[in-house]
Formats: sequence, structure tokens, C-alpha cells
Amino acid sequence: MKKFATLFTIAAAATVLVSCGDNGASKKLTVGFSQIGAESDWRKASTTSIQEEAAKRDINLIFSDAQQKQENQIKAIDSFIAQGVDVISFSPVVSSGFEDILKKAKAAGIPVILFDRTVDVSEDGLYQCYIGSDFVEEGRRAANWIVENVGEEAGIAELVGTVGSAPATDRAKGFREVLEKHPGLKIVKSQSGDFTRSQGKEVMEQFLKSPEKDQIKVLFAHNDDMALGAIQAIEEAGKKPGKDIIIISIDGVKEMFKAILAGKANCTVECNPMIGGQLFDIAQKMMNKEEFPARVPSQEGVFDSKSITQEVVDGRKY
Ligand code: GYE
Repeated sequence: MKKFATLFTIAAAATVLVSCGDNGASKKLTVGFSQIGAESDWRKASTTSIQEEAAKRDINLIFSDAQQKQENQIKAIDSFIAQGVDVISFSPVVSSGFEDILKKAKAAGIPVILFDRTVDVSEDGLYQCYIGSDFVEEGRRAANWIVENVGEEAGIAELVGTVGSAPATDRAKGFREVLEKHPGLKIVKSQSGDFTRSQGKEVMEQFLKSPEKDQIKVLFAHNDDMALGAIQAIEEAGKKPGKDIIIISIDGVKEMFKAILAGKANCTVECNPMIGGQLFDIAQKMMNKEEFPARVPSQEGVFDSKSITQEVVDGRKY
């Protein structure tokens, strides 16, 4: 992949030389970005990061909101190709089904940066860089926190993210990888809440009415928004979230920090949405014919009541 990235840089560089004016000054960088939607606080923070960083760097950003629909993302990417943008970037709502449009971008000679989520493709070279988190590791971190803080025996309910999306698939995988070594920790319910607060609440209500309801000692939600919805459902069912049911999720948004500080949730594994700057750094490198990495990982931590104070909450930007 790295080799390809380098080769691609040289090809992109050749294009940029042609597109420079007579005086050799480089033109303003145009980036087409297809965002998934506004399903969570994490997503909203990610959009803000992209838009603010583009404005700061005077990048011509063509931003398109897909409202959670893959077909809208494909249409947006198609229109970026037709407009001849310099770089295409997107957060794929699901992993499969992007192969044809990525082939079209490649044929048009437009480099692609995957932002936040990955895709499944059967051949190399359909994208040049992935900037984002290691979702498998996030799942492992969540499970390890349970092992260390809850113990070896507990029934776990899981609120899964968008079915077929990289974070849902990989978080579930990393979580199970650790659980396999701890047979007393059992997943007793597992269902998708599509990464939204409203569906997190709805699915938790069903969990709490199910025959397994009394076995649920821990809730693992694939994102904070679903956990925040579940907290409401647990309270409405007359139970104490954070105590009767231990709650752990992923993202690290301010609302979840507040819930942990209030004792209504227990842990959040950080997933960093503020990666717009890294996106444009790479896009600029592509255009400047400089080398760039094929993978840019995010730096992230784990937060629980031991690390969250009012100051931490106040300092959180999203
Ligand atoms: O965890 C969730 C969002 O792709 C990492 O998408 C992202 C996930 C994030 O809707 O809140």
C-alpha cells in the first residue's frame, strides 16, 4: 500500500504541475467530502472539525451530507468526480458497496482519503489513505475495562452500531476477542441501535422487557449516544443506570463525561473525531507531491470516574 501511495503521489504531482498557472503558483486545493449525516454528537464534532480546518487553511471544501444513505454518498462522490475535485474524502456509512464508484475515481485520477471509517474492497489502490481510529482496539479496551472493574461474572447487553459499518463490525470483534478468555462474561442480548440516541433508548426498553432482563448487569454500547438513550430507558424502568446496570460505551463526548460524573454511567473509550486537520494535511501533501502515510492512526484514551472531573468536562470541546 505504501509503495502504491508513493507512486500515486508522483502521478498526482504530475497532474498538479499541469494545473499550475504560468507563473507556477499552485491553485487553491479543492476537496470533495461526503459526510454520513448527523446521527451522533461524535458525527457533529467531526463535521465541525472538517469545516473549521478547511476554512482555516483556505481550502475549497465541497461538503455533502448523505443523511445516513449510502446511495447519497455514491451520488456525491460521482458529482465530485464530474467536478474534477483535487481530492475526494468520505466517511463510508457501511463498508461494502463502494467498489464501483472508487474504481471510477481511480480512472479519473482523483486520489481518495477514507475518513474515520474503512471500506471492504477486493483490490488495492482504490483509496490512498485511511485516517481514523482502530475500532477493534476500542472494542478490546471496553472489554478489558469490564474485566478489570466488574470482574469475571456478568451478563452483558450490547447495543450495536450501524449494521455493516466498520466501527460496529470491528468494535464487536475486539470486544468478543477479549471476552473469549473470560467465559463468565456472557453477552445475553445484542441488537443494533444504529448509533442514535433514540434507537439506543428503544432497544434498551426491549432488553429490559425481555426474558433475559434480570441477567443484564453490564451494558456495552458501541457509541455514547446509544448509551445516553439507554440511560433514559433504564431510569424509566425504575433502575439506577451506572449502579444496577454498569454502562460502558465508546466515543468520549461531553454528554457522556457528564453522565459519568453524575454516576449514571461508568466508562467511555475515546474515539477522536477532531481529525479534520489531519485530512487536509494529507490532501495538501498529495497535491505537493510529497510522500504521505497510507494509514494515519488517532491517539485516544479511556475515561472513567477515576479520570473525569468537572474540569475535564468543562474543557471538553464536543
Ligand atoms: O463512534 C459514532 C458515529 O464512525 C467512529 O460513528 C464513528 C462512529 C462513532 O456515529 O458515534
